[in-house]
Formats: sequence, structure tokens, C-alpha cells
Amino acid sequence: MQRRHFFSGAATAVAALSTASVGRAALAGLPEAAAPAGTATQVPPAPPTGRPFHPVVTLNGWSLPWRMNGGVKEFHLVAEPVVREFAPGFSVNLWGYNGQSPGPTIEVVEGDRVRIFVTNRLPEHTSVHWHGQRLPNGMDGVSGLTQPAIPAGKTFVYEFTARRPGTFMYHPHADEMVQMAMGLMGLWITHPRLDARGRHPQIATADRDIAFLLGAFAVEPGSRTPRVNEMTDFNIWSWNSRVFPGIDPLVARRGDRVRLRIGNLTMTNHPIHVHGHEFEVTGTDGGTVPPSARWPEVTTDIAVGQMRQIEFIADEPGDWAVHCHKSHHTMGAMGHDVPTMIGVDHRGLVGRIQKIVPDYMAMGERGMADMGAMEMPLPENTHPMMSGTGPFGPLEMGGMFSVLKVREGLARGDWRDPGAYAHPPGTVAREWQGPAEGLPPAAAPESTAPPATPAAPARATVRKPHGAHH
Ligand SMILES: [Cu+2]
Repeated sequence: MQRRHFFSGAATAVAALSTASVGRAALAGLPEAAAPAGTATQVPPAPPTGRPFHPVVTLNGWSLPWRMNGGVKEFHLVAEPVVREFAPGFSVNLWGYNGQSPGPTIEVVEGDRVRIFVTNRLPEHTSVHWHGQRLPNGMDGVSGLTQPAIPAGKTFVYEFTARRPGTFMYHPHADEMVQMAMGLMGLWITHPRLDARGRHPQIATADRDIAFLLGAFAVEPGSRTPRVNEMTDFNIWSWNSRVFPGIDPLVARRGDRVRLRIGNLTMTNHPIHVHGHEFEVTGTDGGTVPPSARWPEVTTDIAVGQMRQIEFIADEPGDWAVHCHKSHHTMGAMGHDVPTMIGVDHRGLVGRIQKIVPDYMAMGERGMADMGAMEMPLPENTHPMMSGTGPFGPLEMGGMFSVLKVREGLARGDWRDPGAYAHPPGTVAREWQGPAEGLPPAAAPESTAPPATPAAPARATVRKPHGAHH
């Protein structure tokens, strides 16, 4: 099977998409199964065939090319093992589609007749469920219930009409626990049919339309394959299987209407928070929210199996954080059973432990922020708990976090990272340099007493009762 490779950036992207030259004999065969190169965001070109639409930009991802065949839009998905780089130095063995996890975004227009060929190159059977869509029951992809599972090595065909506009997801409905824990999923966008003036009564045209899937994986530090039986204790929290600082920034020109489409196929909810702007939820999996039913928000919770489409005018220049508000979810791998050490005095203890464990380090007695700057030895192929550096120092982040970069005068379609924001003079929080009177006295340490005797078991003084996972 020949695989086409793509390049990052609108200018170079995918001119070869057009299938106008494909002959009748070729149309009798399978559409080419395209695959991307790399993990950079690949901005799709204007649609070369089929009805026009404004393409979505899949964060650190790409959209699947198609061919038109007798008025039907044909796609080819290949479910297969992949290696996904979550951030430089940290790659994970996953299952995905067409060389990546998540799979490519499928973009169609309301009313399109769509045919999707699904080839199974996984070691076990699979199926594809088109989450949220109206379609004939036998196209719903629930193996055993509405179709036989697709055996390893076989290709199945799904065909239906995309009946309503919105953001949808696709994922297996066969051995879901394992296959979704391995990252087998993707996004589907059905663009609205527009009137003669190129408008829709309830769906605005976005200047920046960005989509991503939330992800959760359990990857032991130093290992490369997720623990597929995990129910709650995940440690890698991703957007489109990338983790900060490996997630591209969300770039907007000042005044742009920005739309974020965020889907959740993890096992927990994610409150997504945007700094510096209020947004409205303009769509859910159920469709467009009527304008009269929208209200302003700065955080929206995205429950398991849900999609939220949010929109705002990016009118405040700057570098604004966008992140999941569960603070564990903006971190990389960490030991969830590490005892809390705040206020515990390690003095005297560390030297004694180092006689037995030479590289023992004391951690956490003043909080854990030191870890954002610390060069700690980590197992190979591990994403640190906190990483990323900004113009003012370490960001102490590592998972579901990116930066909305709003700038004056960017070109339409310019998605390049504009670098750090240049703050106008006098607009950055600063240290108080005035007289000290009025300041409260410095706090005394909670405990200055060294451990009672050298023979005392150290853990008795520093460990909290232990057992339940949080
Ligand atoms: Cu979260």
C-alpha cells in the first residue's frame, strides 16, 4: 500500500489531494490510505473536491484526504499499531488510524453521502462506531449488536449520509476497554450547509476553528505501552496524544472568532478553562445550541463521551493559558502515592538515608514547585511531572495545557508560533519595592525539632497513613 506523506504548514500542505485524475479502474479499488509525517499541526488546504467548507485545524493532527466517486465522498481508515511521540523524548506504543493516534479528522458537509473503508491491521478484531451521528442502525458499528466485528486483516465498508452538522467522534465498539486505552479514536466534523451568501442562521463562520480530543493513558515511568486494564489511576493527560510542552499553541489574530471543538473519550471529566476571555458553548454532540440558550463561561466541564464546541472573540492580546482545571491533569507522570511532606523537617535525616541510598533526595517540604526546575534523573522515555519554560521561568506543567497566543495583525491562516508576548511597559505583576512597614512578620517554621533519636524509624515521622488511591 502506498502511503502519501504530508508536510506541515498551509503553503506546502497537500496540493496532491485532488483525485481528479483518478481513472474508473482505480475508483473500483480502495481509496489510498494516506498517512501523515510527524506530530506538528497540519493545516488542511481548501477542499479540492466535493462541496466547499472552511476546514478545521486539528491540533497536532491532520485531516484525512478523500476522493469523490460518483458523488460519494470516500475515505480509507486503517486501524493499526502506531508509535506516538507525546513530547520530545517520550514516545508511546498505541493503536491508531493511518499512522497516528488519534486518527485523522474526517471532514464532510451536511448532506454528503459518505463511504468509509476500514482496514483492520490490528492483532484482534475491531469495529468503528460513529459517535453522535444519525445513520442506519447497521452502520452504527457496535460489534455483535449491529454488525459482525471486523476480523484482523479484513476491510469493511460503512456508508451513510451525514445528516446534521456538528462535531462528532469515532472509536471502536469492540474490546473498547483495551482499544480506547490504546488510543484508538478520532474526530469527525460535519460542516453546515450554507446559504447563497455563505452563511448559516445559527452557526457563525469561525476565523480559527480548532479541534482536539482529550486523552488519558496509564504509562509506567520508563515503559512504552499503556496499562490497558487501568480504571482510574492514569498519569498521562493529553490533547490529541500530545502533552505540554509538546502541544502546539492556539494562535489567533486579535479580533478573530475562535472556535474550539473538544471531545472526551477518556474515563473522567475535564473542566476546560480559557484565560482572559469569556466564551459560549455553541454546540454539543446533540447539535447547535440556539443563540438564545447560550451563556458566558470561562470554564466548561466536558463529561465522558461528550463534545463541547466553544466560541469567543480573541480580543485581548497576550499569551493566555488554556488548560484542564483538574490540576493533576496539567502534570506529567508522578508517583501518586508520594506522601505529603509540607512542613516536615528533613534536616539530619537526608544524610543518614544517603548512607544507605546514595542518591536519595529530600522533596516536597516546601511544596513541589522545585520539581519544575529540578534536573532529576528519570527512567528512560518518561515525561517529567512538571516541565516547560516561559519568558519568566518554569511553567510547572506537563499535560493538558496550551497557550492561546492573541496578536495584532497576523495574516489569516498564519498558524506559526509568534513567540512570547511583548508586554506593554508597566503591565506585568512585579515585586513590591516600597517600605516594609505593614508587612506581616515572617512565619516561624512549623517544626524545627530534628527526629527524636537516630534509631527512630524515619518513616514513622514523615509518612501519612497509606492505602487508598486518590
Ligand atoms: Cu482533565
